[in-house]
Amino acid sequence: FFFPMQQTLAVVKPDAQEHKDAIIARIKEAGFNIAFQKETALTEELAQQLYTEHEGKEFYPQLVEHMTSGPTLFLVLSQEEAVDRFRFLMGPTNPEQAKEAFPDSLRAQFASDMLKNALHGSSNPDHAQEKIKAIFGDIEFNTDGTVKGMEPEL
Ligand code: DGI
Repeated sequence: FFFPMQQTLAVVKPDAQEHKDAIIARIKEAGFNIAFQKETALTEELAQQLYTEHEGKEFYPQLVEHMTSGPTLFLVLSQEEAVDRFRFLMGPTNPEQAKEAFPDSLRAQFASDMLKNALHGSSNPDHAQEKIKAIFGDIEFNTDGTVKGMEPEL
């Protein structure tokens, strides 16, 4: 079998900025191609859009506040099954659980608590496409996962 190339959105949250390089190294080691990257401080509007699924929940205001508290690194990752593979690499939302059950996961290594949990990764391919568009605008991908019209990074 062969799986088509898929994209996911990975976000290094403000609490994990000091671990950016280590996180990028782990992502590359895991076989992802970083198709596109951008560092920016999220506006409240974009933070709300990123987490619109959680609107109305008790922790939503804190989540939006945290996501707008400093710079954030956005990565478009390409690989076969990128969405699920990145979620596996990230590990569970709760760092305690990550440390216990998935000690090699990024959150086991870099997350501080439930809110400052270092990373976000899209939960399904539709969300991935929608959020990539919100952050990066309209970009098209080649079948090998690189971005159309851009030279691949060596
Ligand atoms: O996709 P994940 O980030 O693993 O998890 P999610 O989509 O369920 O939740 C998105 C973010 O919202 C998560 O990274 C941290 C925050 N969050 C989720 N559940 C809780 C929470 N924050 C607090 N304080 N308490 C929660 O129960």
